[in-house]
Amino acid sequence: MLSLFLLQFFLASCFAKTVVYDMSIGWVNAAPDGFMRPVIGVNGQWPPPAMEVDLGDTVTVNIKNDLGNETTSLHYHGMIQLDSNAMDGVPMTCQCPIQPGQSYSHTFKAFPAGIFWYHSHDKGQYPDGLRAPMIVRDRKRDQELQYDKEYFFSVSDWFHDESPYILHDYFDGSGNFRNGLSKNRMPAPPSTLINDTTSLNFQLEPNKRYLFRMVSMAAVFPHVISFEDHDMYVVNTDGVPTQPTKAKAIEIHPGQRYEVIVIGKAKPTKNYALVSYMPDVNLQTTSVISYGVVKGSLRVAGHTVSRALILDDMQILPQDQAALYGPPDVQIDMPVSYFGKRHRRIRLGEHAYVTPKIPALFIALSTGEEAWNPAVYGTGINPHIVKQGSIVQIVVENMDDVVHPMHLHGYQFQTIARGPGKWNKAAAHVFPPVPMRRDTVTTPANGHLVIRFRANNPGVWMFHCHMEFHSVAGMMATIIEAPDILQKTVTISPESLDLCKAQNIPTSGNCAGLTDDLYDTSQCNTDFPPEEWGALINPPTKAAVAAARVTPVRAAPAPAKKAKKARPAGKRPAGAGRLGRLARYLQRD
Ligand SMILES: [Cu+2]
Repeated sequence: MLSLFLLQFFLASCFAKTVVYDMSIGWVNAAPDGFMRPVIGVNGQWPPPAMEVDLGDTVTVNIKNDLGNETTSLHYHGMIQLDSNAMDGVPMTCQCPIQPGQSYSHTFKAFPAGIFWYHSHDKGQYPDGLRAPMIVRDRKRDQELQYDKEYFFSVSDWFHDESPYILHDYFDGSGNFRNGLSKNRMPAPPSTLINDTTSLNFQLEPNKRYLFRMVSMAAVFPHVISFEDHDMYVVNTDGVPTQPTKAKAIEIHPGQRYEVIVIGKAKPTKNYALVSYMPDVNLQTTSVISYGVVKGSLRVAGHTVSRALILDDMQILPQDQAALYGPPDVQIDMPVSYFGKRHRRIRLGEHAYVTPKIPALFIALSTGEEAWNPAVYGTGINPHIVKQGSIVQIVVENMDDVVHPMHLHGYQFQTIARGPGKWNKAAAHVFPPVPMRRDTVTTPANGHLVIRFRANNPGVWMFHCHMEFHSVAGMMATIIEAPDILQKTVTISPESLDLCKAQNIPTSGNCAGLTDDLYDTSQCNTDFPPEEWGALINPPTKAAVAAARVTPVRAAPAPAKKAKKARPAGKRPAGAGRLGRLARYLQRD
């Protein structure tokens, strides 16, 4: 499997080009659902641009943080980052965060092919708009699929409050979210979007084949996707080519992607609906599938699907028919448990993930033989160390009524068991001989998930829930593959070291940045900040909060009309901005 993987990788590299994206990340105003709010855009625009590259291309992303008030970084969800772990873009895992005014670049090979997305991986930041689709085209696969035309779209939930304030409400505040919206103890989004707007029109022609690439960039809840009177044939899950699998409806969770073939009706009689429905909050977008048979208005009525019609992703088999990995060399048990104020913090296994004082990759690189001992990383990052070539089995047990989409960086894993209740470890299990494979999969409510992967990509990789507020809550773990190989092959660039030095973040040593006594972990981070403000650098002080309580500042009313207006980077908008949100937050008490 490893050799096949590498072969594909290098074959794909033969005719590759270099693609460069320059991205100034800054605040702009946008009203994708009619509500004007500050959002995080790129080069003065929102939504950020979709990346479109070919398999094997070298992609360079030059990032400049022009936010003024928040740190940032970008992660390329689903990119395997073979031999480029340091480019995975996770702050305090493989690099330091990018402070306002700082620049940093990522360079990596586009692999594998399919639809992906890039997004901030910095403390709950991407729901503020810093996320966009990424398409990696494999011309050979595209020919095999024999489609006539390609469309791609994203679905997302959408909030009217900025993430730092939602996070603060979620973990520390009264627990009453703006407009009283909450569901399953989560902040509930007031809107859902498709391609960052509220409806799309797709032109189809009879009998032609269409490839729809779809990605969920949601922060919290899944969407159910269905085409009225059209079947879908799934041909790719999270960058894994699959055997065509018929579906009436697909449930797509945050971080997941599907590519489906839809065939134009032979005798269309009307316009048809493409519905993206969020059951948890009963919101949907209704887009139009048009054959041009209806003149004038492109309106369609929505349609509904029963849950029974949703395809079980365990039924989708990989095209390469890769056999079950195994038996496992190591099993990592990750029971999910809640604790802390209003039980909002989440452990994934024994510990919850707490942002460390030093990026974990730097610990792995600088602690020699001791890098094999989880103790030097500290319990705060939930470290699990595996050998190269080993088969790793992760068992997630979730005795809670929330479905968690679990994402693993750096690998595509097999899902070998999923079901109600705890996993019976003692039982003799029969696993699927060819399991489904992807990079983001759901753990059922009150149920278990068992995944397996082959450790074939030395690096430091996150495994976490992709409900963004849950990852901030601590529902993350760190998989560290082969520190010995990393120490021989990885050199941290001067740019990366400079990023850290400018912030006085250590670049060697144990979890406290100590280089003499690696087992003195008394100064390592094991607890959450007293107040959660996400990526915001200077949160409102307690004094400011107290002063504002005495004299609440009323926010200017947000313009109702749909508009998009760029403004100078680094400055926050008046009214609908920081003070406005804070004022509204305080007025709720
Ligand atoms: Cu979760």
